[in-house]
Amino acid sequence: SDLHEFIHGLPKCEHHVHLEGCMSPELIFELAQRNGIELPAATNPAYASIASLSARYEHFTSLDDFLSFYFQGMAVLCNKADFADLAWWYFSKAHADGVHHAEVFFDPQVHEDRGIPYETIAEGFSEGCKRAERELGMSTRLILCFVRHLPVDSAQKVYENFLASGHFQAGVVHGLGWSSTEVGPPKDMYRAQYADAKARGIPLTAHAGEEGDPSHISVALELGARRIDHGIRLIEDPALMKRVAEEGILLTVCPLSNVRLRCVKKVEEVPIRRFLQAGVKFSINSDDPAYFGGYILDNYCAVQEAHKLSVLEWRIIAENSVQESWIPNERKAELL
Ligand code: ES4
Ligand code: ZN
Repeated sequence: SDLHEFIHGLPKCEHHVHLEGCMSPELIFELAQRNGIELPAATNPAYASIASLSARYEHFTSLDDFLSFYFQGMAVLCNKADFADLAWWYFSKAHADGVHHAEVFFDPQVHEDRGIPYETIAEGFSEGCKRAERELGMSTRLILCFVRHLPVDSAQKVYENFLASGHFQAGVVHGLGWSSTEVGPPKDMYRAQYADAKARGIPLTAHAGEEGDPSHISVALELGARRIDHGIRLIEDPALMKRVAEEGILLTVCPLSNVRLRCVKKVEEVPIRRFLQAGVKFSINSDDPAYFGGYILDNYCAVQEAHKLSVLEWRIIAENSVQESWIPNERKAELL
């Protein structure tokens, strides 16, 4: 329809995509071979072939079920060039979808756990970012994510490597987030790291209210997050929702992810209209596009199919995603 043309042409900003979530089954098999890494086909038959792995991605039962594949998939990344190529692949695809600015997550703890140095990871991904800025005219931001399924000590170690690298001052890494298993580990497990980062003026975000109840969102805000990744369960706490709207906190919503991980049955259940009505700012994002069946434009189109938004509503969404991007006003003016 005409509106799909219009949606394709909207200047998009992506705020919620994990670079490791851009590893397609094809790339996993290719890098496993190139880097001499054995995929666990003996214990998990899904790894028998590209086709069986792709088919398995259509039947995730929960966030943790997905995460086991996500962490296995990223274990084939070894060299700086692997990280740089993966980031470049994502930016090329996003650019084709009409993304002008992208803020992308990466999970150094998981790679460090298997012996890859922090510098290889961050500098490899950063190389991909710089290439997208040079060759595609995009603006990019790298956000380092702590992962909640590993001990807080390992996050502290990565945090110290990050501080020692000078990457924040150099603009290589722009902010911090947390992700992975939501329900189970202490809600405030990064209290110390977030307090320290906040004092240094490092922008903070956090995955919360995806599988977990709204108290995960309020704890994230208490610890200094100024953005919430997912946050769809915010609608269960009207008082908190009012506060999020008043404070202009952005939710980075990922509709196809929510369906694949069974947080909702269908995109119709993602509370897009409730957020619009309550004046809650949100952006629409792809999360782990290689695992969830679509990049950002697929997510925009799925929202349109399910919610039939007006041109005016789409303009509000696009404008909020520019305004709440972590970029200077001059760059916002270029994007609007
Ligand atoms: C994630 Cl969908 C999702 N939720 C939490 N953590 C994640 N890491 C990568 N994708
Ligand atoms: Zn995510």
